[in-house]
This record gives sequence, structure tokens and C-alpha cells, in this order.
Amino acid sequence: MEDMADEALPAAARPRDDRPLPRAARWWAALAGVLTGGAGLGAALATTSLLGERLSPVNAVSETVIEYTPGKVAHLLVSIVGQNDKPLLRAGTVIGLVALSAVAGRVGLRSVLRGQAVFLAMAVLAGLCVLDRRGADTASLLPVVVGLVVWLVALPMLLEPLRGAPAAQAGDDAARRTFGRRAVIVTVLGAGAGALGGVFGRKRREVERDIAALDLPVTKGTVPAGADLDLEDLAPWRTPNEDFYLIDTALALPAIRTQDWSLRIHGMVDKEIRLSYDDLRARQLTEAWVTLCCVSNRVGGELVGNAHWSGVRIADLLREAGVQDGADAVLQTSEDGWTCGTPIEALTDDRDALLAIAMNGKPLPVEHGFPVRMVVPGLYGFVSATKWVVDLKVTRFSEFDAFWTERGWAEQCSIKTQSRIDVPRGNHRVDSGKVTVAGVAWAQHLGIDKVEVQVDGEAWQEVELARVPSLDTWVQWHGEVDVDPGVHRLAVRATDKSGETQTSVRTDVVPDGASGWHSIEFTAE
Ligand SMILES: Nc1nc2c(c(=O)[nH]1)N[C@H]1C(S)=C(S)[C@@H](COP(=O)(O)O)O[C@H]1N2
Ligand SMILES: [Mo]
Repeated sequence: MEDMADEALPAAARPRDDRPLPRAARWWAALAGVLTGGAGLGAALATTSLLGERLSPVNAVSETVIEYTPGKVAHLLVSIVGQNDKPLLRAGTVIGLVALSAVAGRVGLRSVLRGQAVFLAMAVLAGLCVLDRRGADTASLLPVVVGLVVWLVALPMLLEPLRGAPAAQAGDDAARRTFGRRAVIVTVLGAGAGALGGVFGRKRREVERDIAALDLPVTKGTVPAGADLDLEDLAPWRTPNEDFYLIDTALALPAIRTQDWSLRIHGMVDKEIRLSYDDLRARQLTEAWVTLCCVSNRVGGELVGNAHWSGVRIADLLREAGVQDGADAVLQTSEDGWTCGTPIEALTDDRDALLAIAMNGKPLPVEHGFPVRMVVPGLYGFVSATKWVVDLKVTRFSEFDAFWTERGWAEQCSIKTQSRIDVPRGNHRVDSGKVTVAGVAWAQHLGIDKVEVQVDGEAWQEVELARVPSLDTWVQWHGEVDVDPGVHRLAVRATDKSGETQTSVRTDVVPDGASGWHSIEFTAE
């Protein structure tokens, strides 16, 4: 009110506002804003943990940024920053918060109400992002509200000593001491709240404890004799869970307790089905070796892994639900709101498309989709492998655009036949003469027929394939090439069991996966 009154006065009657503020005062005010911003953030984080919400407001804003960033831009950015995309995004959001808080402080030096208005605007923005996330309800707004209250209270507290006398101006020791004292209080309370949230935020730990206590009727699977050549530098045939590549858009992983999980199968079905975790576990379990692969895997890349999966065949569930004529897709939704669409065909034919509950004999790790995810042999992850899956809608492709399809990736596509050189590593030195070469090749659900290597553009020579139990996994290959001292280029190409040989034409990963031959350089001496 006081500020409004100030505005209403003729210019001559506003001695304080007309005097240019000392530079130092502006910096102190910006600091007051930043401390206020931090304290509100601490309070919001604590509230997030206490409520057991998946997303803090910072993560909700970051996830919304991902959601609304055009596919091309996202792809470009991720290709620049790689696996650091999420920490960088989160850092960016926090930097934005700090910058706006500083602005609020500076604006607040002249008019506290306006400074508070900046914080209000920030809270509204954060609130909209929170509400935009899947599963958000009114309670999800509480962290933002608590943060806002802290902002609105702390800002005038910190600005008051700065505003009184032309702030922190040399000489006004009492004001400076008051500011210092209040700054410490606000900071300690904010940081304390944040730390407390860390202590009491038990959701993820509860889930980890559930996982440790789970006793599933599953096996780890034995690596079939002859499948693993066990060569140094060659990717092991079974990828251990902790080495398995990770791809998802979740800024904070869903922490779902088994008793809170359920799956709804609905849409173009005769009978809707709802399954609990115990329902699923009590059913006949199927186990299969399946190699999963990401559409964003570049030629020679590492976004591919092979595991022994245990789960329930989706075909059986869909048969029970009764798929109606005309349906051609199953739209999957995860707890965090990510979606993908899979052809009904791939889920109902004889392949082992699974609602998986275990990976290499252990309950799914949280980051790989606990408690339940999809695994479909032959299809890239972005069109089939929904982690934290909670909803299956039988429908038509013409009725929806899934997450990545909206962003310029294909609507439907199967995995492109690929091969990779693991031995020797690129740019390594080896002894000249006979050199061991080895790697992996995959054409899930088609199978690999042969692999060939080529040195320095000369004739292709076939190499040996290890044994595999089915068409759905990668296969290790190995051979020997004879080289003179010097630098050499080694290339590899695979032919799948449909008779198709990998094309040399290199394409980008967008829209439906990279093609082209992997090649490396090595030095023989
Ligand atoms: N909920 C959810 N599931 C998801 C994704 C995602 O972003 N969110 N990414 C998909 C993609 S693109 C791939 S390649 C696989 C990766 O599975 P992984 O992280 O277990 O290796 O998960 C799929 N399932
Ligand atoms: Mo992917």
C-alpha cells in the first residue's frame, strides 16, 4: 500500500525514489532476491519430498521444457551435450530461477510489491508446468505454493533494511547488520528445509527396499554355450543391468511401489482389463533373451544391450481383452506421461512381446522401468519399450501421435540391421601380421545370416558367428585379418536372414534409425 501511495504522489514529493540509488544498494538488493529465491526453493523441495511427489517444481519446469522443445532442436542439443542433457537442463532451470530472483530483488528495492509480483509470476509459471505433468492434482501444487509463501515473506524482510536509509550506503551500520542477520536466517532456514526434505524424502528408498525384498519366480537365464566369445574389449553377450544403456525423458524417475501399480488395458477391446502387480506375478511367466536397441544409436554406438527378460506375454492379455476389428495399434502410457505406439501385429504374433518384471533374473531396476515395462523383440525402444508402463490403449495409429512421432520421428519402424566393431578399438595400436577382429551384429526378429569385414577397401571376407538361441538377440562375430605395418581402415557389414545386406549409405538417426557401415582406423606396428 505504501508503495502505491508513493506512485500516486507528484514527482517532487518522492524524494527517495528520485534520488539515483547507489550501485552497491542494487547489488545488495539482487543478493536479497537470490537468497529469497533459494529459501523458497528449499521449502518447495522439502514439500515435494514430504508429499512423495515425483517431480520438484524445478524438475517439473525442466520436464515441461523437454516436452515443448521441438524435436529438431532437442535432437541438435542432445547431440551436442550428449548424456549430460538432463543435469544441464536442470542447471539451466536453476540458473533461470537465480536470475529472475535477482531481478525480483532489484525491482523490489524501489517497490516491494513489484518484486513480489516477479516471484508470483515465477510461481505461476512453475505451477502451470507442474499441472501440465501427467497425474498432477491440486496437491501437486503445494510445493509451489509453499515456495511462493516463503518468497513473499522473505523478500520484504531482506529488503526492508536496504530500503530504509539509502541502503547499505557507507555509514549505515545498523541497517547493514540487520540485513546480514536476516540474510543468515533466511539462508539457514531455506537450506535446512532443503536438507530436511532430503532426509524425509523416502519414496525412492522405500521402492529400493521393496525391490531388495521381492522374491520373483524368475531365473537369470544361462548364457547359451558358444554365445559369448569372452574376448577382451568385446561387449559381453549378456549386458549386466548396471551397464545397460539408459534412455528416457523423465527428469526424476517414477518411484512406484508395487502395491500402487496397476495396468489398465482398454480402448477397442471387448472387455477392459485391470491388473495389479500381484495379478501379473501370479500369471504364467515367459522368459526370453532380447536385445534392446535405441533408434538414436549412431553407427558404431553403444545404445544397444542384451538381457534375459521375464514377464507376461502381451499376446495372452490382449486375447483375453478381445481386440476389436479395425484396431492396429497399442498406445502405451507410462507413469511419467511418456507415450509410444506399437503395431498390434508385433504384440500378438508368435514373438515374445512381454510385460517384463525382471531383467537378468532381478526385479527391474527403477531406471529400467520398475515395476513393469514393455519389451518387444524387433522394434526400437521408442516405439515399444515403455518403462513404468501403466496404460495400454488398443486403438488405431490414425488416432494419436506418440511422444517421439510428434517430434519428427517415425510412427512405426523396425530395427535396422547393424554391425559394430569392438576389437580392435578405434585408433588402437596392434602388432602387424594376423590381427583379431571382433564385434557384434543385430537384426532382431530377423536374425543375422553373415558378417563380413573389409580392410582398406579391399575384398570383403566373411567372419565367424558365435551361436545364439533365437533371432531376437545380437550375435558376436570374430575373425582374423592380415595387415602390414601402417594405418589401416577396417569396415564391417552384416546380412540378415531376409537376405538383405546393410547399405553403405549413411543416414541420420532421425526419423527411423541410422544406416551405414561401421568402420575404424587402427595402427599396426
Ligand atoms: N517411460 C518411458 N519409457 C521409455 C522411454 C522414455 O523416455 N520414457 N524411452 C524409450 C526408449 S527411446 C528406449 S531406447 C528404451 C530404453 O530402455 P532402457 O533405458 O531400459 O535401456 O526405453 C523406452 N521406454
Ligand atoms: Mo530410444
